[in-house]
Amino acid sequence: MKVATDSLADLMRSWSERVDHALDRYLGEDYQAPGLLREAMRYSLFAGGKRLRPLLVLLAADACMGALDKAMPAACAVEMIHTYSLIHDDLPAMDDDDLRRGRPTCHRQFDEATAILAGDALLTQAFGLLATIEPPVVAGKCVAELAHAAGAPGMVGGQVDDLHPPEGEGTLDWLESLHSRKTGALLTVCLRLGGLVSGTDQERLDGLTAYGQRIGLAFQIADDLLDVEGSAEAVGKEVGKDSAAGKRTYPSLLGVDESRDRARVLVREAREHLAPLGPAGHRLASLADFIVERDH
Ligand code: GRG
Repeated sequence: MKVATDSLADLMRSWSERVDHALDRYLGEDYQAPGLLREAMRYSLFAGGKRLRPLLVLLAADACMGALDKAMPAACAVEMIHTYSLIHDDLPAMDDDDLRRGRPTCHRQFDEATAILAGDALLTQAFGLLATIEPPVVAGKCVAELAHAAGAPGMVGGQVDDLHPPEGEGTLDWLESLHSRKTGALLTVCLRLGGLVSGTDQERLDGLTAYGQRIGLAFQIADDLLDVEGSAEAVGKEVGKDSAAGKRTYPSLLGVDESRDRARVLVREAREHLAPLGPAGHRLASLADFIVERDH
């Protein structure tokens, strides 16, 4: 695939712009929706997210010698799912947050009903987009995989267990099972969708899956560490002594140093699982480092 530059950061910027254009087109004038609903969907979709999930789809497609354009519906679908999950997660019934990415949350900017419905419409449209993938047999596979990752077996189930922790809460196994579903399943399926739309083989698909599972957990550890560092900075306390909002986190369970070590091990393992992709996996290898080194 022809790319403007070899630097991952530049590539990510350029590909995120392509994702933005595609999202803009998919939710443009031709998309039939009441004005208020479209406005709320677009408000949250274009609020300055990192576009990590669509980039995973595109990078996986690239690593499997697939075409960027062919992967774009799947890339936009996962960002719609991610955005819906954040809108619903911010609602009073869940985290009750007023701000997201430094701006009022969707239900604060509009109202609660509109935010719920904007999330519903994004979730639904994501599957509508996947249905346009050719050939239909690949579309069907992508729909089934995304439903599994985003639904009760994955993200929604993880969110439920986070809100209502079952027996056994408080162990590392529990925490990793929770995050594998709540955030990891969506990150992993991004890589699988990129592979599937590119018609890749089982060995590469397995490698992408194992890579995704590990970067998913590493992403969560990085998120917990950013949280704990942010709150320590805010109140001038020692890092690792407390967990954000009283929730179980890696630093609260393992301490800061061991959490960092765990993230490093996961990134090393993730990179090893890229072996079936050969040199074509080099950008995904760099992305694994970016995920734990990011500052937001
Ligand atoms: C409501 C069904 C439902 C699920 C919510 C994803 C999720 C489940 C909740 C989000 C809670 C949270 C902050 C989890 C930590 C990891 C995470 C998903 C962070 C946000 O993802 P980024 O950093 O966000 O990719 P941006 O803003 O860059 O898009």
